[in-house]
Amino acid sequence: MASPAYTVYYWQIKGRGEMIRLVLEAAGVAYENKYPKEWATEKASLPFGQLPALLITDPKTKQTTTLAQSAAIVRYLARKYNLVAADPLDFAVADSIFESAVDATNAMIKVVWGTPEAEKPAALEKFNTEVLPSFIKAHTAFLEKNGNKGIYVGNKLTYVELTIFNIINELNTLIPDAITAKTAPALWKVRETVANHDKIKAYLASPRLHSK
Ligand SMILES: N[C@@H](CCC(=O)N[C@@H](CS)C(=O)NCC(=O)O)C(=O)O
Repeated sequence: MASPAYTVYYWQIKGRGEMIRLVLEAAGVAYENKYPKEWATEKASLPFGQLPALLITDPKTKQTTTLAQSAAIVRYLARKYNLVAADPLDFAVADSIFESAVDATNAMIKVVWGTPEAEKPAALEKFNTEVLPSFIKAHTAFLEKNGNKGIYVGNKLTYVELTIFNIINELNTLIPDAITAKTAPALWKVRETVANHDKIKAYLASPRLHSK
């Protein structure tokens, strides 16, 4: 059966679109990118007036479904392309870890995009001393419990590690050396595991990767 045609609809940045691209890349599934041109008009056409969205075109009927909400998109693709744990409880535990990464992403976005310039240093300091340490502590506990192998649950790389890879990169952009082999070795191992995945390695070296 032919695969649907996928279009990742988001701005020309990594942002919330990147975890979707990473899942598609790890699955070895082709996709295109679409960037908004006239946002006010395009916003009105989206299910929740926001991006990212995944446009899924059925190869037979040519009908396109617009799927919104980045976490729902990631879970849909991960389930479809077997980048999830097989056992339902393993899936749920891994998904709780994923949701904590979504929380940290939202906190980061709030600091960068949702804070007046004058208040940014204080917001960043709060993120650095409160959100970041508790993120590292919780994630390290899960990783150590699983034998510190760069994988959260069992032995299989899933959408969770792909998402964490992305958030580590974003955290390090926001706060230099937030997560390194020294400051958070268990998390760093996740980053290394994903960076060494054959398909992700190829993606990172490809022109498909967005520069920021
Ligand atoms: N919960 C949504 C949040 C989406 C969201 O906040 N999108 C922002 C960009 S990252 C957006 O579309 N902003 C433009 C707007 O709201 O007009 C998701 O995870 O997809």
